Order: sequence, then C-alpha cells, then structure tokens
Amino acid sequence: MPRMRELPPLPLTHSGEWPDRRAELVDAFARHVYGRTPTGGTTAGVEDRGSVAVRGGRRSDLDVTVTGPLGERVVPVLVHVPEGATGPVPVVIGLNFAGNHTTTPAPGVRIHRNAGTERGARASRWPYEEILRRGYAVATAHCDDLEVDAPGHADDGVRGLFPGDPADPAGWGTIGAWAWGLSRILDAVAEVPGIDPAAAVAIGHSRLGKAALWAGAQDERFAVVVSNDSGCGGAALHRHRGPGKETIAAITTSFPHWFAPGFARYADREDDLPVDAHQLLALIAPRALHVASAVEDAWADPLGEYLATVAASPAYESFDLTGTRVDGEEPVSLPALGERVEGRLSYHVRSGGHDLTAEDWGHALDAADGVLKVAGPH
Ligand code: GTR
Repeated sequence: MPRMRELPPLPLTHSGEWPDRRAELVDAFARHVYGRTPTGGTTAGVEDRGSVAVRGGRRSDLDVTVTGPLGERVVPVLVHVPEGATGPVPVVIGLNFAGNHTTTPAPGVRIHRNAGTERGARASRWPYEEILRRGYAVATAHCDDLEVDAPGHADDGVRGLFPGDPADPAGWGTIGAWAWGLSRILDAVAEVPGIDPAAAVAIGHSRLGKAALWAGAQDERFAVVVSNDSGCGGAALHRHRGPGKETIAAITTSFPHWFAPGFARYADREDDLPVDAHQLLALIAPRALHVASAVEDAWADPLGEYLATVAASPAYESFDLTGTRVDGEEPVSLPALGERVEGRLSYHVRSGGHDLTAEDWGHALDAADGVLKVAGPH
C-alpha cells in the first residue's frame, strides 16, 4: 500500500492572490474540521488582580472579560513580563491543561479550577525564567476556563456566549472555542504595559497545539505559530499512514466535542476529507511557523507532521521564503533528532515522548527570534 495518497493541492497562486485563496481555505477547514467561529465576540475588560516581582521579571494575575451576543465570561490569565526591557517585548500566548497555578510553584497564583492538581505540577512545561531571559513575555490561561474539555459543555463555556444550533454539522467545537480564546487573550495582553501585540506567538501542546494552529490560521495578528506534538487534527497529515497513529475514527470517538460534528463523517475515510494538515500549516504563511514532534510520540505521528511541513513549504516559497523542503524532494525519514530544520516554516523532532519540554521551548523561541525583534537574552 502506498505510504500516502495524493494530497489535496495547496491553492498556490501568485502571492498577491493569497488573501482570497486563504479565506477560501479557512472556510474549508471551518466547514469540514473545526466548525465556523462566529463573529461578534470581543474582549471587554482586563483587570489586574495583582502584580509581583519574580526572578527576571514581573508576574500579573489578570481577569479578562470576554463577551459574545449572549453574555460574558471571566477568564483568569497569568502573565509574565521580562524586566529591564527598553521597549515593548514580544509575547507568547498559550493555554494550559490543568490551571494557571500548575504552571509555577509560586504560592501567590490564584487557584481557580482543578484545585486537585498541585501548584507547579506542570511547571516543566512553562520554563518562565528562561522565557523571560530570552526577552519574551508569556501569557497563559487554563483551557477549561474557556470551555471544559469534555462533551456537553458547549453551553457553559465561551460557545455559550453565542447563538448556535447544536445540530449544525459545521458548528464550532471546543478546539474552535479555545482558538477563539487565544485571540481574546491577545486582545487582553495588548493592554499590558511593556508588551508588543504586533509580536505575538501562539503556542500549544497536543490538543492545545491544534487550537494554536487553528487560532493562527484564522487570526493573522499572530506573527508566529508554534505547534508542539499537535498530531491528528493538528499538524499531522490525515493521509499519511503512520504506524500506531491516531485516526479520525479514534479522535472523533474519544473527543467528539473538539470538532465540528460533520468531521466524524470522515472516520475511516481520510482520503475523502477535502482538506489536510499541510493546508492548515500553509494558512500561517507568510508568517513564521514552527512545528515540533517527539520521536516516541507515535500517536501524534511525527513523520506525518514533518511531511506536512514539507508539503506546506511551497506556500512559503511562493513568498520567496523557505520551508522545510529541500530540492523539491519528498523525504522518507525524519531529520536528525534535536536539530531544527530552519526556515520561515521550521521543524524539529527531539528524542523522548509526548510533552512540552525546555528543549521544545528553545527551538520555538529560536524560530520566533528569526522574525521578531527580541531584546534578550538578558
Ligand atoms: C490524546 C489525544 C490526542 C492529543 C492528546 C493530548 O488523548 O488523542 O489527540 O490531543 O490527547 O492533548 O495530550
């Protein structure tokens, strides 16, 4: 059996036509995969609940009020800003899985949800001191504060702020809600002194990496997008037949709430899906994109993620930028472990399994350094 069926084409044209082609492709991903993000939502207010000095910077605990036509919701956002910068700094925005208090052992951070997960339990995924040293601010919110990650929460999360028909096959899912939330956090950090909202990086691991890609695809204010082990429904090609990888049948059975209801139609029919991951990656062009894999993370299909970057590269080349494709040839294996394949679209695969590590952050910030004006390291 061939390793991969032919991929749907990139809508490659003269780069001047890209805005129109881009809009059509965003619409195709909305229709078939994530559902349509409604318009009319805003960030209505940002309240600082307390700022303290931390090593290398300042930490602020914000309440961000997001609104839609049916109401509003308050989302706690934890922001770290480096000290001593002479001008506004770039900001990395990413959601976390278990609560803002799990991203740092610092005792002052509010416990809003998941009191059961200890302070600092996920701190290895948020190396704040090093991020600050590199000259970046960083903002995070608990994904459940936007919408709880389980079926049946469409009404009590941010989707509940908008009218919608739950039976609509192209209605948005939880990934769409999280992506919308990333854009609202970008609105909010634009109000934080010392942050440059024109230098924003969307980052996410795994299911939250899917959300970062979809946020970056829709919201061109994100100058850089980082996908970490996002896998199926993220950076991995559905049409790549990787051993032990997650399929559309598996993901829509375990996590039916993540996607547009109509996505499940493509279970065991990946070759019929009108879009594939390389087109999602191309939607970030000509902005910077970094895709990260872990070699033992077969479920996320590292080779399928790498091949997606190669197949997305022509979109970058049409802007005279480089992707990960070399000499127009399709690679058959992964690049060397731990080395970033550099380009405006870049890639790395590291040793180890499914996680967001300091090594991943290092490569991600290297990729961002290439396009943003960064004052660090301090
Ligand atoms: C898995 C899921 C993946 C990935 C992962 C995660 O259970 O099948 O798609 O998102 O969770 O978020 O860690």
